[in-house]
Amino acid sequence: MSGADPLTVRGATVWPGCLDAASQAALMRDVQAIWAAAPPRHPVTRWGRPLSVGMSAAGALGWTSDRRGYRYAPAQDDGRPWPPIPPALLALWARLLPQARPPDSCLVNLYRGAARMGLHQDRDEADLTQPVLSVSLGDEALFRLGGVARGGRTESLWLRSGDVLALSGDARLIHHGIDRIRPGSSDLVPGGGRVNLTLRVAGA
Ligand code: MD3
Ligand code: FE
Repeated sequence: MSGADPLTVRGATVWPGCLDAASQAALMRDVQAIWAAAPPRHPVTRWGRPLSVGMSAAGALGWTSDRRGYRYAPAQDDGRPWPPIPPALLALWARLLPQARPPDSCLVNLYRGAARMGLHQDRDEADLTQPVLSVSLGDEALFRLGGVARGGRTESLWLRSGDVLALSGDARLIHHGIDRIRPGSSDLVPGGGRVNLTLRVAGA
């Protein structure tokens, strides 16, 4: 591990360059093992529209969406369990968030080309007092943060490969999204793009 001191944006804590190049490469191999067991797919929304982000998951619960809505599921669509959360990610969570319960869910998001994620809140988890930890790998992404209430001013920052972000306390319910990535800004992800790993305590 390496990197600069953490900075705070709208209550979110960002550790720029938290993971060095070797740790990023090792995590990327962990992601490929997750994809081998749970290939990325583009879940559809309630309205039947596929998300532009490719999604997979690890852990006891994986976030998913279909015409019934959003939820955490204990298995993939084909019934297979989600693969385990990589030990390096569990260790990172324990180091940065020692007070929190261990995570039971790791969402693996893949952004390629024009993939984006609109402003939203994360509130499908059972215990919203538990923090969320996000690790960025690969291409740079323009991340937007708003407030807890809908509407109002937002602030943007570029997230780069190896950056780590924690959302705790009041910041846990802020609106956030990814406006766009900078394709080709990194060659870490085979085939190109950006991977975001989001660790959460999803279950009760
Ligand atoms: C701020 N993912 O999967 S991670 C998501 O880069 C999601 O894939 C984005 O938002 C991504 O739900 C952003 C950073 C993040 C994660 C959870 C948050 C920011 C957050 C929860 C509350 C506030
Ligand atoms: Fe989110």
